[in-house]
Amino acid sequence: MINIKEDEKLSVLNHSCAHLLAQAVKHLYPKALFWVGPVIEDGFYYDIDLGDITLTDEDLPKIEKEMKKIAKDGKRIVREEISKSEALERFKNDPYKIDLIERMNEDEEVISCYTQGDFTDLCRGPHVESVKELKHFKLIKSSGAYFKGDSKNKVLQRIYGICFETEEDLNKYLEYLEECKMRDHRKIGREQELFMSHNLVGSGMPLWLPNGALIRKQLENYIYDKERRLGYLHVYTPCVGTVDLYKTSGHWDHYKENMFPVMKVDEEEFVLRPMNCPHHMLIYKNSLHSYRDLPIRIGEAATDFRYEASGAVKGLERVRCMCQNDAHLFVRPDQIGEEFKKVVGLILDVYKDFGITNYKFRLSLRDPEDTEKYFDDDQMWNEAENTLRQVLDSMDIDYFEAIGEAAFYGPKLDVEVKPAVGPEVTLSTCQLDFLLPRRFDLSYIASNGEKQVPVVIHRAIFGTFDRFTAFFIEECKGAFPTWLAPTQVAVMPVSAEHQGEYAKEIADFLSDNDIRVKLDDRNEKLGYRLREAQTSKIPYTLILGDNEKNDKTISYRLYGKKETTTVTKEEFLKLLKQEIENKACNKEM
Ligand code: TSB
Ligand code: ZN
Repeated sequence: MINIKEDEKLSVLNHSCAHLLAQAVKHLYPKALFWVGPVIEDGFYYDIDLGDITLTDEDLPKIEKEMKKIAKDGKRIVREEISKSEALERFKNDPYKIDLIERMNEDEEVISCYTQGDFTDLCRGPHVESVKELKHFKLIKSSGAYFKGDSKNKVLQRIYGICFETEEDLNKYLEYLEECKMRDHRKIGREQELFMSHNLVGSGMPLWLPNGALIRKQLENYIYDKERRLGYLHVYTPCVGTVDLYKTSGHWDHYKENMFPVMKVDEEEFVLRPMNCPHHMLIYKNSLHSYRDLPIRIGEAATDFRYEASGAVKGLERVRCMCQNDAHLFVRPDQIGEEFKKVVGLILDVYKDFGITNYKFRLSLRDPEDTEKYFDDDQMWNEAENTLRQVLDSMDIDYFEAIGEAAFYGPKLDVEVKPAVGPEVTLSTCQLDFLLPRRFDLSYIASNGEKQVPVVIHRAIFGTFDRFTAFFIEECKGAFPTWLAPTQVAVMPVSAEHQGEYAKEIADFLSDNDIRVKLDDRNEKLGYRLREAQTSKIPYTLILGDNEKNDKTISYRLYGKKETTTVTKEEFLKLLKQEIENKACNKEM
């Protein structure tokens, strides 16, 4: 999608449109006062003080209409440069503008105003020549925003809008917005009862409802099986640790701002864990290891808590309580390349299963200047970073490098996935770590009988089940492939009276064979029940009439299709089992 801020022409157009918005608001709400109205990636907004009035999205068409009227009137937009004292005098009744002017230094910057008809705003500019040029705009939404972004301050009304040069561009953007709305995992999550949140539990703390939990369980089983086949050993560990644990790992010094505050219990100080590495290190340390035992791969579907700013929290995508598909691989230095390669191979394998094709590998390196975040061992960093480069090159994988994005314990490979709509998300990660094994004093006995320190690879293939589920809901628009769908088959007699018993028999048969079935024998018209199954995006619907009952067959219809196919129940089960076994993904996505 276009970034308005980076397009000079569109940026000016949108900035002028923000002024047009303010002017229209002033006409409709004469007491309105204006704070700032910047251009953003997707358009502009203006923060407005409307006193006791709270705007809703329903008020936007009225404001838009006034904007159109002013634009049609076609006043010129005139720039004027004034001194600080003049500015203070001119805006003396406007505390917001006075706040801005007082922070300006007239020796360093020119103070300028822009006037269009009866409206003047303090502004750096530039602007278009006349409001006539503002033709193809739309107000998108209104919301509250704290003055200066501080929750102690008053809430202002923020109105978002966007302006384009042509009607066609505007329509294209509005279609895109519609598509975003349709795919939004929060909307689908509500409709399909996948997850919820509640202010009594807290923001960023999702509650997975039965349907969502079912999907998550499938994902957990799926990755667990793959990992087990690759020699991972799975564990369970508590989601708290003592402050000392995180002091030992270094998270206390380097990651504290992302952690929940300390809880004191008796004489111990606990934190909710933000990462699972320290727990897995202690499990490794619990027994002696020889060089022949390595690699040791410790995996866990592990719950973590991180402080995320309240404005950043979003559905399941960015949460404060998350479950990582985590593992820590304890390897000898000579095994790093091979083991790293296997992780990348697993990422590619999983992405193939889920039909994920649009992604980029980001090699996150340290910033050598940042000696506070990154431990000081040039040789170690260079070696680690080069190993990662070599592996990627040997696998013919394209990647880009990001300086300063490494974890405090080592360089990492992150995978940025481009969703069907919206910005990229980081799902998988694979991180090299020479530091934590030392801090935990880990060792193995080398072939010469000496104690050696292992290297640790931290990796999460899904990232978190939360973020992955959010991503996948949006990819498949809630039409889950059969193996993930909470309900796999809806069974419907044409009439409950005539084929009700037969329908129950078929539903029981499927259910006894581990298929997730919903029998819909309500006394509603077939058309109505069929539509409902479509809305719920159930992959298969069985329609059972007299023919099916007499012939001992079933007729099935696939989600999104009109045609029906008639087979025996055994044939249908076989087909279903095969599809589930193959973890086939819908190609509708
Ligand atoms: C891989 N110690 C490593 C682990 O061993 C670790 O914690 N890495 S991480 O910090 O990069 O987190 C792993 C993954 O969690 C990220 O790649 C990202 O996909 C996911 N993630 C991070 N923060 C959030 C969040 N707030 N909400 C949902 N998922 C998140
Ligand atoms: Zn880790």
